Amino acid sequence: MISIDAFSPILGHVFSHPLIGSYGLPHSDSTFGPEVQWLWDLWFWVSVFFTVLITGLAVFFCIKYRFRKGIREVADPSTDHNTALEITWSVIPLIIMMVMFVLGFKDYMNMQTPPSGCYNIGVQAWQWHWQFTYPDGAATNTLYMPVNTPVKFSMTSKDVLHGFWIPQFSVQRDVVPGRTMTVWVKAVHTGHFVLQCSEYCGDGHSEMRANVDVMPIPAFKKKLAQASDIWIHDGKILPLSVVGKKIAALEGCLGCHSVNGATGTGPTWKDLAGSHVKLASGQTVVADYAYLRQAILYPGHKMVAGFNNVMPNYYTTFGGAAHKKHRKLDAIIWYINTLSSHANKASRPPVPDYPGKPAAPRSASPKKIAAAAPKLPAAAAALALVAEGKRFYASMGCIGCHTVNGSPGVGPTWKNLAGSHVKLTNGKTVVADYKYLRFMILYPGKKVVAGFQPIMPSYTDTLAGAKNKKKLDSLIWYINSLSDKASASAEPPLK
Ligand code: HEC
Ligand code: HEC
Ligand SMILES: [Cu+2]
Repeated sequence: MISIDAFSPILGHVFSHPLIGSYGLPHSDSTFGPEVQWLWDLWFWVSVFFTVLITGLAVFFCIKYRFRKGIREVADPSTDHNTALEITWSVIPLIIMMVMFVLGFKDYMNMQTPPSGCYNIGVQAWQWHWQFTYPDGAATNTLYMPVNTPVKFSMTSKDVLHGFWIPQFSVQRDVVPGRTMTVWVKAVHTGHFVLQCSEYCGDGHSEMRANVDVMPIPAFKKKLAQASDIWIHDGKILPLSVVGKKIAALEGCLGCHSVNGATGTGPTWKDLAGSHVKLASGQTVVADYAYLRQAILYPGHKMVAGFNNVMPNYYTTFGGAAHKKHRKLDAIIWYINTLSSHANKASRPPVPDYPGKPAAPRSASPKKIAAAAPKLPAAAAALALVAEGKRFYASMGCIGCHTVNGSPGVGPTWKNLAGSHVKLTNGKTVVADYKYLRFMILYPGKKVVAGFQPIMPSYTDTLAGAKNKKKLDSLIWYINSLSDKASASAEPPLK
């Protein structure tokens, strides 16, 4: 029996002939090139063959059996059935389809299944931006790849469906929110290529491109070493505002926020810090440090008048307890301050722009940093509560029944719970605001979420009463931090 693998190089060779080869496909610079190309060509010529055959026959019969005076003016009664003919024209296409299926499926599985020893790159897609992360922690907007090395991509989307597509590598895979999609590719030439989102994902879809740089391995390693430390350049600690500018590019903020006064999908950052901002609620607030922090950590909480609630959630980038993340947030707020002529003491982060002393921010002990930290503004206090709530979530055992990533559990997931609409077993739909969340935690079984059993244990002795309020609130802060729908009414009040 002739295997497909023995077969494809022969056909590949035939189809690579310049008179026949690859209509409409770009030249391919990955190892998938040949297999994709000869398949494409095979189906192209199968289609040409049948198009010519069928239209040719149709035209031929039109002429041959056209109406002529005196010759068979009345049509013969048509035969209603010809078994041999019908079997033939069913079985032949079936065989062709099966061949198409087997060959296509084989290549599909090949792209789906990374060989062992792949280099791993994480891909995050969101409106309208790509970010790549490498095993050593570096993150970039340009996709850097080592040449002649199989690279496995683990891809997630923060919002809607996107598509990871590098036409010149003959590779495409959808990036589906809520799932980790994988694909791999081995580039065979160094050079510059383009990655493009292949799923229509909103206003900025056509801008959702990234450069792809395939490099020799030593150059690749050097590039990563540079990219992995955003805080330092040539051995010197960078001012936070400079780091902030890098982060703004890296995180895609600049796709929606201009720095020159132009209105984009989001408000411009020019002259924002320290200015008066009109909110959709009709209030006017001052864009001080606490406001800017909150605008970044909890987009949609306080909507700026005239804009839509489309800013992605950056909580995982800037929020949480990690010191480095706080530092990143401060860096970006420093950058926003440098863009404003209204910037003042209240709008600047409480840490100096120039670190001054050579102690690298990463090497200082967390205790020292905490001791040196100025009084936390409101948003930072909320952050501390979120971190506390996360600890209670584990230590009190909520973790056993409630997932935080959207996957099903014994109880409803906490992902996107705060601020959402919840259907109860009594047929009512309620909004998961602060009052509701409190009630559900303090009185399990009184109201029951549709589709679940009333088996949640009672936590009255550990969570009820004034002395436990902070504990309960921190859990609710944590639930809030997990939701894209969270709004002020879902948050515990901060006094
Ligand atoms: C998809 C577009 C988009 C992206 C990406 C985006 N934002 Fe926004 N941003 C908005 C919109 C729209 C608003 C106004 C509505 C609101 O307040 O949520 C906004 C509001 C803000 C505000 C308040 C502005 C004001 O005038 O009061 C700040 C600060 C901010 N964003 C910072 C950031 C930072 C930092 C990043 C990147 C880490 C970022 N944004 C990424 C769309 C975006
Ligand atoms: C033994 C499993 C179990 C444990 C442990 C548990 N829960 Fe639940 N929880 C459930 C179930 C089942 C539901 C849905 C049925 C209901 O509403 O009573 C639920 C519902 C909820 C809801 C409402 C969810 C919604 O979608 O509206 C909240 C909030 C909640 N739990 C918080 C907590 C907190 C906080 C803890 C830890 C202190 C906790 N749960 C521990 C099983 C559990
Ligand atoms: Cu997209």
